[in-house]
Amino acid sequence: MLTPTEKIWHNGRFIKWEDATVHVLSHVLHYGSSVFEGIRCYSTPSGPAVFRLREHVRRMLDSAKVYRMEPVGFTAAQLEEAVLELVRVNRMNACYVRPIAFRGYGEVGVNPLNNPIDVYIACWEWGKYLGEEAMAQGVDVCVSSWNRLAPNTLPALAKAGANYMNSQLIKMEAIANGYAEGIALNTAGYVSEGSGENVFVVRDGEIRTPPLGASALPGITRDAVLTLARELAIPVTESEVPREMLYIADEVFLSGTAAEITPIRSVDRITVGKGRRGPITEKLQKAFFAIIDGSQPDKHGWLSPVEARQPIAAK
Ligand code: PPE
Repeated sequence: MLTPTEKIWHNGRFIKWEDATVHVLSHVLHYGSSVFEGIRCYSTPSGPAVFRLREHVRRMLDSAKVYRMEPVGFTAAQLEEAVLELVRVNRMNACYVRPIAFRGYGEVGVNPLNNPIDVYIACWEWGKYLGEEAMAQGVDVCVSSWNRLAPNTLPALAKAGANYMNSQLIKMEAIANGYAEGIALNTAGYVSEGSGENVFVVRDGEIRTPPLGASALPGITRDAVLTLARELAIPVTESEVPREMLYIADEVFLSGTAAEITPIRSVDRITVGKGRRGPITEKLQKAFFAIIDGSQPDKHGWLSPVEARQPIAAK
């Protein structure tokens, strides 16, 4: 269950958690008209820091643009500052941050253009997405009977609320059949992504992940994994992943803000590799966790410190 924090940011000011409610006739409730983000703030030795804030805010504004939600009313710089301020006012250490922009209360009817755009940012504590044990042991997943969004139906590069009806079908089917997660194919039949994560396969020391044209979200963790892999001199390609490559891979893993880097130990009850976290997955996890826990220098500038920088005292 969600543990409330004190404040939620709404259109430029902080309101109480319990006051962050919407009218039942808000456009978003009926037609799924929202774009949102999921961001993690990590606890580091120098204080809490938000992971890849700039990239998340940029993706949210990109999503808004696709859905003609411009202007959302706030600049990227304002939204970035709002996220940091929110974590600060709630005195959070490690937390998950959820900015959302949606078509609010005004008119009912498919045409969204006459409804105001509301922007909220909330944060709360969120542990490991697929379970604490999953990070070391790996999870059991299935290939979903549901396809991911067709490219000319719902645009996959936008992180829109409506996309998650498809994600829910994938997730519920997986759970109903005893799996932790479902991986969906795109409408061309190639691997796309999980209900809330990107997918990677490793074979003979090479990493492969579906390209963005495979109806997958341009994951920010995906990008971090690609960057870290290149630094570790592990060959990576973004290219089509046929379903059966999941079965014969040496390693398969998921990436996402919530899931971080989660190994997969079986797909459709077929054991992947040795049936536990593989060495390349572990290497990438280590490199990733070393950055977010602050034990390695943040050389990519991925962490935004939450604490207001102390002004340098005049002598
Ligand atoms: N694909 C989908 C469909 C997706 O929802 C996510 C994030 C990703 C890939 C990975 O993207 P990124 O977080 O930028 O690396 N899913 C978010 C929502 C999870 C939820 O249950 O809500 C997340 O991980 O925050």
